[in-house]
Amino acid sequence: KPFRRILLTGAAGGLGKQLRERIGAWADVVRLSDRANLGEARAGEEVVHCDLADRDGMLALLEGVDAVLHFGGISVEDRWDPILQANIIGLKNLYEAAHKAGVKRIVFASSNHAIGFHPTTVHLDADSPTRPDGYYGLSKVFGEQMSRYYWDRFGIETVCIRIGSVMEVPKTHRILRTYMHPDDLVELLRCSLVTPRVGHTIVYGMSDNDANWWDNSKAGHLGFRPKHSSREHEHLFPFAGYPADDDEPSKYQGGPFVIQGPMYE
Ligand code: NAI
Ligand code: 15L
Repeated sequence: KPFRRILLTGAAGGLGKQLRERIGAWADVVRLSDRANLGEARAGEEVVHCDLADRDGMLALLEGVDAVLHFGGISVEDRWDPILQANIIGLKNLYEAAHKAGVKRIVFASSNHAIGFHPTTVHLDADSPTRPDGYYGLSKVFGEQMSRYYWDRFGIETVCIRIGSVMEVPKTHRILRTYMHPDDLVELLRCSLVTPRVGHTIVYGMSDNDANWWDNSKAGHLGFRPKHSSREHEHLFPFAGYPADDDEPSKYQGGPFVIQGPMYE
Protein backbone atom coordinates (compact mmCIF):
# COMPACT_ATOMS: atom_id res chain seq x y z
CA LYS A 1 0.00 0.00 0.00
CA PRO A 2 1.33 3.49 -0.82
CA PHE A 3 0.93 4.88 2.73
CA ARG A 4 1.26 3.66 6.28
CA ARG A 5 -1.45 5.95 7.71
CA ILE A 6 -3.72 8.51 6.02
CA LEU A 7 -6.18 10.78 7.80
CA LEU A 8 -9.66 11.51 6.48
CA THR A 9 -11.37 14.46 8.19
CA GLY A 10 -15.09 15.05 7.78
CA ALA A 11 -15.47 11.28 7.70
CA ALA A 12 -19.06 11.41 9.02
CA GLY A 13 -20.18 13.75 6.23
CA GLY A 14 -21.88 13.08 2.91
CA LEU A 15 -18.62 12.65 0.99
CA GLY A 16 -16.65 11.32 3.97
CA LYS A 17 -19.03 8.35 4.38
CA GLN A 18 -18.59 7.41 0.72
CA LEU A 19 -14.81 7.83 0.88
CA ARG A 20 -14.59 5.70 4.03
CA GLU A 21 -15.85 2.76 1.96
CA ARG A 22 -13.37 3.32 -0.85
CA ILE A 23 -9.93 4.42 0.36
CA GLY A 24 -8.91 1.43 2.48
CA ALA A 25 -6.56 0.14 -0.24
CA TRP A 26 -4.38 3.25 -0.07
CA ALA A 27 -2.96 2.82 3.45
CA ASP A 28 -2.32 0.22 6.14
CA VAL A 29 -4.39 2.39 8.48
CA VAL A 30 -7.05 4.99 7.66
CA ARG A 31 -7.58 7.36 10.58
CA LEU A 32 -11.12 8.77 10.43
CA SER A 33 -12.07 11.97 12.18
CA ASP A 34 -15.12 14.16 12.64
CA ARG A 35 -16.88 15.92 15.50
CA ALA A 36 -19.99 13.87 14.65
CA ASN A 37 -20.38 10.20 15.50
CA LEU A 38 -18.34 7.81 13.35
CA GLY A 39 -19.40 4.56 14.99
CA GLU A 40 -16.88 1.81 15.69
CA ALA A 41 -13.55 1.50 13.91
CA ARG A 42 -13.52 -1.40 11.45
CA ALA A 43 -10.50 -3.44 10.29
CA GLY A 44 -7.77 -1.10 9.06
CA GLU A 45 -9.42 1.96 10.65
CA GLU A 46 -8.83 4.23 13.61
CA VAL A 47 -11.58 6.57 14.80
CA VAL A 48 -10.68 9.86 16.50
CA HIS A 49 -13.45 12.33 17.32
CA CYS A 50 -12.13 15.88 17.23
CA ASP A 51 -13.37 19.40 16.60
CA LEU A 52 -11.27 21.20 14.01
CA ALA A 53 -11.22 24.28 16.27
CA ASP A 54 -9.59 22.29 19.13
CA ARG A 55 -5.88 23.02 18.73
CA ASP A 56 -4.59 20.40 21.16
CA GLY A 57 -6.94 17.80 19.72
CA MET A 58 -5.68 18.56 16.22
CA LEU A 59 -2.04 18.32 17.31
CA ALA A 60 -2.76 14.80 18.58
CA LEU A 61 -4.90 13.92 15.54
CA LEU A 62 -2.08 14.54 13.06
CA GLU A 63 0.56 12.50 14.94
CA GLY A 64 1.84 9.55 12.93
CA VAL A 65 -0.03 10.60 9.76
CA ASP A 66 1.63 10.49 6.31
CA ALA A 67 -1.02 12.29 4.26
CA VAL A 68 -4.40 13.98 4.83
CA LEU A 69 -7.66 14.12 2.92
CA HIS A 70 -9.26 17.20 4.48
CA PHE A 71 -13.03 17.00 4.02
CA GLY A 72 -14.12 18.30 7.43
CA GLY A 73 -15.74 21.70 7.94
CA ILE A 74 -18.79 23.76 7.14
CA SER A 75 -19.78 22.73 3.63
CA VAL A 76 -22.40 25.32 2.62
CA GLU A 77 -23.07 29.00 3.25
CA ASP A 78 -23.58 29.66 6.96
CA ARG A 79 -23.22 32.32 9.64
CA TRP A 80 -19.72 33.68 10.17
CA ASP A 81 -18.97 32.09 13.55
CA PRO A 82 -19.26 28.39 12.61
CA ILE A 83 -17.29 29.10 9.44
CA LEU A 84 -14.62 30.92 11.45
CA GLN A 85 -14.29 28.00 13.88
CA ALA A 86 -14.26 25.11 11.40
CA ASN A 87 -12.87 26.55 8.16
CA ILE A 88 -10.54 29.32 9.30
CA ILE A 89 -9.27 28.36 12.77
CA GLY A 90 -9.63 24.71 11.73
CA LEU A 91 -7.35 25.23 8.72
CA LYS A 92 -4.74 26.99 10.83
CA ASN A 93 -4.86 24.14 13.35
CA LEU A 94 -4.61 21.54 10.58
CA TYR A 95 -1.54 23.05 8.94
CA GLU A 96 0.20 23.84 12.21
CA ALA A 97 -0.35 20.27 13.40
CA ALA A 98 0.66 18.82 10.01
CA HIS A 99 3.92 20.76 10.14
CA LYS A 100 4.67 19.62 13.71
CA ALA A 101 3.89 16.00 12.80
CA GLY A 102 6.00 16.03 9.61
CA VAL A 103 3.03 15.38 7.29
CA LYS A 104 4.21 15.63 3.68
CA ARG A 105 0.98 16.13 1.74
CA ILE A 106 -2.60 17.36 2.18
CA VAL A 107 -5.51 17.17 -0.23
CA PHE A 108 -7.87 20.03 0.59
CA ALA A 109 -11.56 19.86 -0.35
CA SER A 110 -11.93 23.42 -1.61
CA SER A 111 -15.03 24.45 -3.53
CA ASN A 112 -16.25 26.11 -6.70
CA HIS A 113 -17.64 28.79 -4.35
CA ALA A 114 -14.08 30.17 -4.11
CA ILE A 115 -14.72 31.38 -7.67
CA GLY A 116 -18.55 31.55 -7.55
CA PHE A 117 -18.86 35.27 -8.36
CA HIS A 118 -17.35 34.81 -11.82
CA PRO A 119 -20.04 35.15 -14.46
CA THR A 120 -21.23 32.06 -16.30
CA THR A 121 -19.87 33.53 -19.55
CA VAL A 122 -16.16 33.16 -18.65
CA HIS A 123 -13.80 30.19 -18.57
CA LEU A 124 -11.39 29.84 -15.67
CA ASP A 125 -8.16 27.99 -15.02
CA ALA A 126 -5.98 27.50 -11.96
CA ASP A 127 -4.55 31.03 -12.24
CA SER A 128 -7.84 32.90 -12.58
CA PRO A 129 -8.50 35.27 -9.68
CA THR A 130 -10.65 33.95 -6.87
CA ARG A 131 -14.10 35.54 -6.56
CA PRO A 132 -15.74 34.03 -3.49
CA ASP A 133 -19.53 34.16 -3.34
CA GLY A 134 -20.01 34.27 0.46
CA TYR A 135 -18.41 33.59 3.84
CA TYR A 136 -18.15 29.91 2.86
CA GLY A 137 -16.36 30.71 -0.40
CA LEU A 138 -14.13 33.20 1.44
CA SER A 139 -13.14 30.47 3.88
CA LYS A 140 -12.16 28.19 0.98
CA VAL A 141 -9.99 30.98 -0.47
CA PHE A 142 -8.38 31.27 2.97
CA GLY A 143 -7.71 27.52 2.98
CA GLU A 144 -6.16 27.69 -0.46
CA GLN A 145 -3.90 30.56 0.64
CA MET A 146 -3.03 28.83 3.93
CA SER A 147 -1.90 25.79 1.95
CA ARG A 148 0.10 27.93 -0.49
CA TYR A 149 1.87 29.59 2.45
CA TYR A 150 2.72 26.23 4.02
CA TRP A 151 4.14 25.07 0.68
CA ASP A 152 6.25 28.19 0.25
CA ARG A 153 7.39 28.33 3.88
CA PHE A 154 7.67 24.67 4.93
CA GLY A 155 7.40 22.56 1.75
CA ILE A 156 4.17 20.82 2.73
CA GLU A 157 2.50 19.89 -0.56
CA THR A 158 -1.24 20.47 -1.09
CA VAL A 159 -3.66 19.71 -3.88
CA CYS A 160 -6.63 22.08 -3.57
CA ILE A 161 -9.64 20.56 -5.31
CA ARG A 162 -12.25 23.17 -6.19
CA ILE A 163 -15.01 20.61 -6.10
CA GLY A 164 -18.07 21.27 -8.23
CA SER A 165 -21.13 19.15 -7.29
CA VAL A 166 -20.56 15.51 -6.35
CA MET A 167 -23.54 13.27 -7.09
CA GLU A 168 -24.53 10.32 -9.27
CA VAL A 169 -26.93 12.31 -11.48
CA PRO A 170 -27.03 16.11 -11.99
CA LYS A 171 -30.00 17.66 -10.21
CA THR A 172 -30.15 21.00 -12.07
CA HIS A 173 -29.10 22.53 -15.34
CA ARG A 174 -26.21 24.35 -13.64
CA ILE A 175 -24.86 21.06 -12.35
CA LEU A 176 -24.33 19.85 -15.95
CA ARG A 177 -21.28 22.15 -15.71
CA THR A 178 -20.22 21.46 -12.12
CA TYR A 179 -20.99 17.72 -12.05
CA MET A 180 -18.49 15.29 -10.56
CA HIS A 181 -19.35 11.60 -10.34
CA PRO A 182 -18.19 10.06 -7.02
CA ASP A 183 -15.92 7.61 -8.93
CA ASP A 184 -14.12 10.57 -10.49
CA LEU A 185 -13.67 12.20 -7.08
CA VAL A 186 -12.07 9.00 -5.77
CA GLU A 187 -9.78 8.84 -8.81
CA LEU A 188 -8.76 12.50 -8.43
CA LEU A 189 -7.95 11.88 -4.75
CA ARG A 190 -5.85 8.85 -5.71
CA CYS A 191 -3.95 10.91 -8.32
CA SER A 192 -3.49 13.72 -5.78
CA LEU A 193 -1.94 11.32 -3.28
CA VAL A 194 0.32 9.24 -5.54
CA THR A 195 1.67 11.78 -8.07
CA PRO A 196 5.34 12.11 -7.09
CA ARG A 197 5.47 15.92 -7.01
CA VAL A 198 2.44 18.20 -6.71
CA GLY A 199 3.87 21.29 -4.97
CA HIS A 200 0.84 23.53 -4.60
CA THR A 201 -1.75 22.52 -7.17
CA ILE A 202 -5.21 23.94 -7.86
CA VAL A 203 -7.54 21.60 -9.73
CA TYR A 204 -11.25 21.81 -10.49
CA GLY A 205 -13.16 18.78 -9.24
CA MET A 206 -15.35 17.88 -12.18
CA SER A 207 -16.10 14.98 -14.50
CA ASP A 208 -15.40 15.10 -18.25
CA ASN A 209 -18.35 17.42 -18.87
CA ASP A 210 -18.92 18.76 -22.40
CA ALA A 211 -20.53 21.85 -20.90
CA ASN A 212 -18.00 23.40 -18.55
CA TRP A 213 -16.55 26.62 -17.19
CA TRP A 214 -13.20 25.27 -16.00
CA ASP A 215 -9.92 24.26 -17.61
CA ASN A 216 -7.68 21.76 -15.77
CA SER A 217 -4.72 21.91 -18.17
CA LYS A 218 -2.47 23.45 -15.48
CA ALA A 219 -3.07 20.37 -13.30
CA GLY A 220 -2.06 17.96 -16.09
CA HIS A 221 0.77 16.59 -13.94
CA LEU A 222 -1.84 14.85 -11.77
CA GLY A 223 -2.72 12.56 -14.69
CA PHE A 224 -6.41 12.73 -13.76
CA ARG A 225 -8.66 11.19 -16.44
CA PRO A 226 -12.33 11.39 -15.42
CA LYS A 227 -14.45 8.50 -16.69
CA HIS A 228 -17.89 10.04 -16.30
CA SER A 229 -19.55 13.03 -17.96
CA SER A 230 -22.71 15.07 -17.52
CA ARG A 231 -23.30 14.59 -21.26
CA GLU A 232 -24.93 11.28 -20.31
CA HIS A 233 -27.55 13.34 -18.43
CA GLU A 234 -28.08 16.38 -20.67
CA HIS A 235 -31.42 14.98 -21.83
CA LEU A 236 -32.77 15.67 -18.32
CA PHE A 237 -32.64 19.44 -19.07
CA PRO A 238 -33.79 19.71 -22.71
CA PHE A 239 -35.03 23.29 -22.71
CA ALA A 240 -32.16 24.92 -20.88
CA GLY A 241 -29.88 27.23 -22.85
CA TYR A 242 -26.43 28.62 -22.13
CA PRO A 243 -25.73 30.56 -20.01
CA ALA A 244 -27.93 28.79 -17.50
CA ASP A 245 -31.00 30.94 -17.07
CA ASP A 246 -33.93 28.57 -17.44
CA ASP A 247 -34.10 26.64 -14.22
CA GLU A 248 -31.87 28.90 -12.09
CA PRO A 249 -31.83 32.61 -12.85
CA SER A 250 -28.15 33.09 -12.04
CA LYS A 251 -25.58 34.98 -14.02
CA TYR A 252 -22.87 33.56 -11.78
CA GLN A 253 -21.06 30.25 -11.55
CA GLY A 254 -21.88 29.93 -7.85
CA GLY A 255 -25.56 29.64 -8.83
CA PRO A 256 -27.83 29.22 -5.79
CA PHE A 257 -25.13 30.40 -3.36
CA VAL A 258 -25.01 33.76 -5.14
CA ILE A 259 -28.78 34.00 -5.24
CA GLN A 260 -29.15 33.09 -1.55
CA GLY A 261 -26.75 35.82 -0.37
CA PRO A 262 -25.16 36.19 3.05
CA MET A 263 -26.43 34.77 6.35
CA TYR A 264 -26.05 37.35 9.09
CA GLU A 265 -25.72 36.56 12.80
P1 NAI B 1 -20.81 17.56 4.93
O1 NAI B 1 -21.33 18.78 5.57
O2 NAI B 1 -21.76 16.43 4.67
O3 NAI B 1 -19.58 16.98 5.78
C1 NAI B 1 -18.71 17.83 6.50
C2 NAI B 1 -18.33 17.12 7.79
O4 NAI B 1 -17.48 18.01 8.52
C3 NAI B 1 -19.54 16.79 8.68
O5 NAI B 1 -19.53 15.41 9.01
C4 NAI B 1 -19.33 17.66 9.92
O6 NAI B 1 -19.71 17.02 11.14
C5 NAI B 1 -17.83 17.92 9.89
N1 NAI B 1 -17.52 19.18 10.58
C6 NAI B 1 -18.10 20.39 10.41
N2 NAI B 1 -17.58 21.28 11.28
C7 NAI B 1 -16.66 20.61 12.00
C8 NAI B 1 -15.79 20.98 13.06
N3 NAI B 1 -15.77 22.23 13.56
N4 NAI B 1 -14.97 20.04 13.56
C9 NAI B 1 -14.97 18.76 13.08
N5 NAI B 1 -15.79 18.35 12.10
C10 NAI B 1 -16.61 19.27 11.56
O7 NAI B 1 -20.10 18.03 3.57
P2 NAI B 1 -19.72 17.17 2.28
O8 NAI B 1 -20.72 17.41 1.23
O9 NAI B 1 -19.36 15.79 2.67
O10 NAI B 1 -18.39 17.94 1.83
C11 NAI B 1 -17.12 17.58 2.34
C12 NAI B 1 -16.11 18.66 1.97
O11 NAI B 1 -16.10 18.84 0.57
C13 NAI B 1 -16.43 20.03 2.57
O12 NAI B 1 -15.22 20.67 2.94
C14 NAI B 1 -17.08 20.78 1.44
O13 NAI B 1 -16.86 22.18 1.55
C15 NAI B 1 -16.37 20.19 0.23
N6 NAI B 1 -17.20 20.25 -0.98
C16 NAI B 1 -18.22 19.36 -1.18
C17 NAI B 1 -18.97 19.41 -2.34
C18 NAI B 1 -20.04 18.40 -2.62
O14 NAI B 1 -20.48 18.32 -3.79
N7 NAI B 1 -20.50 17.63 -1.65
C19 NAI B 1 -18.74 20.46 -3.35
C20 NAI B 1 -17.67 21.36 -3.01
C21 NAI B 1 -16.92 21.24 -1.88
C1 15L C 1 -20.42 23.12 -2.41
O1 15L C 1 -19.38 23.71 -2.08
C2 15L C 1 -21.23 22.38 -1.42
O2 15L C 1 -20.41 21.76 -0.44
C3 15L C 1 -22.14 21.35 -2.04
O3 15L C 1 -23.09 20.96 -1.08
C4 15L C 1 -22.83 21.87 -3.30
O4 15L C 1 -23.73 22.88 -2.95
C5 15L C 1 -21.80 22.41 -4.28
O5 15L C 1 -20.91 23.33 -3.67
C6 15L C 1 -22.42 23.08 -5.52
O6 15L C 1 -22.00 24.20 -5.87
O7 15L C 1 -23.27 22.47 -6.16
